Amino acid sequence: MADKTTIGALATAPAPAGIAVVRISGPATKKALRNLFRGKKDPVANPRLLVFGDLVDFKSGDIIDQALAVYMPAPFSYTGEDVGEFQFHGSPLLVQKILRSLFASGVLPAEPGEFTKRAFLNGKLDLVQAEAIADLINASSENALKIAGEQLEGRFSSSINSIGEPLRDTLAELEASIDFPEEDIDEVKLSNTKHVIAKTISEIDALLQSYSFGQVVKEGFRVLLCGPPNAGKSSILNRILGRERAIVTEVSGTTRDLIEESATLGGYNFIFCDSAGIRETSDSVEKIGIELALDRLEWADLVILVADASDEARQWEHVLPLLKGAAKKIWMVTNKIDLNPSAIGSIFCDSSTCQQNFYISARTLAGFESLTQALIDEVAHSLPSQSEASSVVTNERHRSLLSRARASLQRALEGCGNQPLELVSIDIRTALTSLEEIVGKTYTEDILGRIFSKFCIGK
Ligand SMILES: Nc1nc2c(ncn2[C@@H]2O[C@H](COP(=O)(O)OP(=O)(O)OP(=O)(O)O)[C@@H](O)[C@H]2O)c(=O)[nH]1
Ligand SMILES: [Mg+2]
Repeated sequence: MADKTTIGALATAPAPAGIAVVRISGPATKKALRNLFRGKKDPVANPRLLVFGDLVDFKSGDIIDQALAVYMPAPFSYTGEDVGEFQFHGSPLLVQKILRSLFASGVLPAEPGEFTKRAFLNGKLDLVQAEAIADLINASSENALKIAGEQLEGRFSSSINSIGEPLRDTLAELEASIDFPEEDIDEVKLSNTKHVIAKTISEIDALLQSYSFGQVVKEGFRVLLCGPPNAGKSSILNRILGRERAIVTEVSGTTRDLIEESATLGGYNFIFCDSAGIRETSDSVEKIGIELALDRLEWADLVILVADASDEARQWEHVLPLLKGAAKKIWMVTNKIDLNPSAIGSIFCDSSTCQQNFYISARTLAGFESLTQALIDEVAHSLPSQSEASSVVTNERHRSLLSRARASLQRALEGCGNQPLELVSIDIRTALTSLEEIVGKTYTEDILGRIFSKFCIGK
């Protein structure tokens, strides 16, 4: 599996910074270090020691910058190959010069994620761990960090591996009875097989169920602001974001499009979506906006129905029936209580439809704290505890392989006693292959290409 080529890339962000790091990996790393670096000590002769010196141009020998260099021989490196790194002043121009010099010396530019891909191919990490590295880098909340960290440590992989363990034993038993048909499989063995399959299915189901909060952790808890026109939906969005993202006017029907923005509250990721006010209208553009808003009901983890405390026509009452059934969870937020404080407690949505009622003013900010705190609590409670974090599915690839494994096992279960054992064992084997694909025990170039192309260059 070892790659004969030697690759190099900038490992830090391509912007002015205190330092920049260029990383090299492959069999010609030693040569590259000697070609480009002049220090009092030879980094190659002093593995894992940071050595001070000059980076020089491969062709002219001119000094480009002062630098620290380090050599990490195989197999004790990130990629499992010989790895070298230069740390130098983080100027994009210096980066260009050094990379040009490096590539002129015969090192090839690394593809996105190629260092991590090599680490995977050299058995330094499995596929789940490799994906966790990308998640760790892109994590935008404490919880996302925590789950990516657990996955990187290998706990998710061990849960996947241990789910497959009893199946492997069962498969061996089944195959033995296929090979020696005279030792007919007895009823006890068959019911044991069924038991193992059913248990595995329920374990897979538990993982699949974690995917929805896996998404919440990774992308954010989805909140849709909807309600009649002019209730203050856009004003609330702006207040939550702390900036004027959506246009606010006293004209009913101001917002036409969906306005989606991410925000972090209390360390949790949220995606807020403002939408067009819902009402009967002949305006064709507004109509489209209203359809978009209603289409979004299913998308949302929580729908906030915004009512106007000063609205004598009580327009929210016409919106509420549209939300019922389509929304997973509804909260009613009565806004503009500065205009009508007596709305508190008198305007409300009953608990069979809405989980909670809030009274706020987007003008004075009254009630905002308890609304944002409730949003934070809502996410905090929906998330798994520390001990469960190792078995949260956050990745769509993992989810689809798990459901494929589940489908094969379901077929195997239905086949037990009704189908030839050969067919049952094929289904079990297919399920095992799906599980193995998650951690990368079996993989194709195509799968690797898809996973690593999403990485940044230099990772
Ligand atoms: N007094 C008062 N006025 C508010 C409050 N919140 C919003 N408004 C005003 O109400 C009007 C409508 O606010 P928007 O935020 O545009 O309402 P919207 O629900 O997004 O309206 P559409 O986009 O038309 O559906 C604006 O003039 C706001 O300044 C509030 O809490 N108190
Ligand atoms: Mg609006």
